[in-house]
Amino acid sequence: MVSTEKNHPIQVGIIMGSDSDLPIMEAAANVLSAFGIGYELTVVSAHRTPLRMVEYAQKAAGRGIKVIIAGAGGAAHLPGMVASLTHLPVIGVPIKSSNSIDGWDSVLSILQMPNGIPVATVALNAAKNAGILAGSIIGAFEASIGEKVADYKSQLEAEVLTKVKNLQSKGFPNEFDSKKN
Ligand code: RP5
Repeated sequence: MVSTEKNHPIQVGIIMGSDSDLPIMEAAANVLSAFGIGYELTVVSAHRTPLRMVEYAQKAAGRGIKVIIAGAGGAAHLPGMVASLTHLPVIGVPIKSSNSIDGWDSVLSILQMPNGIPVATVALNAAKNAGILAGSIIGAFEASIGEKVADYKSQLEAEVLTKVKNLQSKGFPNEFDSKKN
């Protein structure tokens, strides 16, 4: 297992069904790095390494992990099975992998959990949002992380307001904003 945040304790476990999921799941790791949250990242397959999955999920809380981000494609049972084995919050990332029908297989496998075992499912391939959500969860208890998530959202707001101004400067009518000025 690898942690790229050597100065921060590992609080998020990023796991995925295969290394072929890495190009998508890296976005979660990048967000966590930006927030200064320590993470580890590895492959855990529900179907090909079921005993590793059980061990990972059962030991995660005791190892100091606070949130698990689990990505998988196709018959994507990893997030749900991990959620059944730990009390930690599990964020599921449905991945449109090469053997996926059209992505709906991954989405529904992760989303349609039975009562009692929730998985916080993000959009298809939305590993970045999974990282942000993990930051929000940890930020609810750690003010410095919460501030970083808030700053990130303020930055998004500023970007959109710049786009509003750009459209106004191109002459598109915008009574809503014009009346404010
Ligand atoms: C799933 O099967 C993995 O999460 C991956 O999305 C997909 C394909 O895996 P590989 O055949 O590339 O190992 O379990």
